[in-house]
Amino acid sequence: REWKPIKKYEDILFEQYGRIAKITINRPRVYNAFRPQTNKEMLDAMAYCRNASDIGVIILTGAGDKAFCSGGDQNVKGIGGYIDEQGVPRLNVLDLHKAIRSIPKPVIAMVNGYAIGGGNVLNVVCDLSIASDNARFGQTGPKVGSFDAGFGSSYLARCVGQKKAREIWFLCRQYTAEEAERMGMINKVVPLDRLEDETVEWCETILSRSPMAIRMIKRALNAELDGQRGMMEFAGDATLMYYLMAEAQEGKNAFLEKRDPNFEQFPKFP
Ligand code: 2NE
Repeated sequence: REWKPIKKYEDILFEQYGRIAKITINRPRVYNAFRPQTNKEMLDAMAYCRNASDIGVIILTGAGDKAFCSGGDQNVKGIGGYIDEQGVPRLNVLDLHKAIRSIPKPVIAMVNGYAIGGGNVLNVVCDLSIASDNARFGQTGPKVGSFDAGFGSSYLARCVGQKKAREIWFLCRQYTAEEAERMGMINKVVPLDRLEDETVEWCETILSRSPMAIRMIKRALNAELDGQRGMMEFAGDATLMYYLMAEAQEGKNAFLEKRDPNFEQFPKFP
């Protein structure tokens, strides 16, 4: 399978195969821990994916066979956040969480090893997760001086239940891929040498489905947890669909033609 580079970055690889985009955190020396620059690049790649009409699904993964992502890079953790190249403390991985929730296309975590700390939060925030059998999952925040009280807690609890979410965060243990699958933290486990094939097969199945139906289902499943912001994104897509209707065109045309609109001509549904 030939992945074509889309754009060159420092910390990530960004490639495309057919209508699938792949974002790979490429910092294997630190088990694909992210620094502010890494998140900035992933956000840029996500913005590209959102606008690209030839991309329908996005894979998020890590380089090598040891780690998907080990969370925030502890080497650059300073006072107030992870220190960027200008010396500013940041927690911009939260912007990436929002981008993954908000992009109207499925994002699949292809978990090729450790998904620890903020790395597991990334796994959790993705729409679907497929893991290799060597993957290990867990939170470490209360052990290393951090926590994620956002999607890393609330959405994790929606996935695995309140008791299990509290166990994961309070004890900071590691879980095998089989355990993660059993508790609903991931969708499927496969041998490492099958990981990409399996993930691409899932992507291709999704790509054969109706993009608008997938988009609305993602929005609806998000809205349940995301409150007013989730409703706003769902409502935005309802408006998009309304704008596709002749009824909405009639309103605009009547305004431009300085006449009263004739909405009577359109069918009414029970
Ligand atoms: C991932 C894990 C369990 C792997 O353990 P092991 O024993 O297989 O490998 P090792 O030797 O610990 O790690 C390999 C190399 O990667 C570096 C290590 O320092 C080591 O480098 P050398 O000593 O060989 O030079 N490395 C691994 N994780 C790193 C990290 N996060 N930052 C910088 N370097 C890292 C084990 O390595 C582990 O437990 N890693 C730490 C996981 C962790 O605590 N992450 C931060 C959680 S907080 C967070 O991510 C966060 C949040 O909670 C909320 C918001 C935003 C972020």
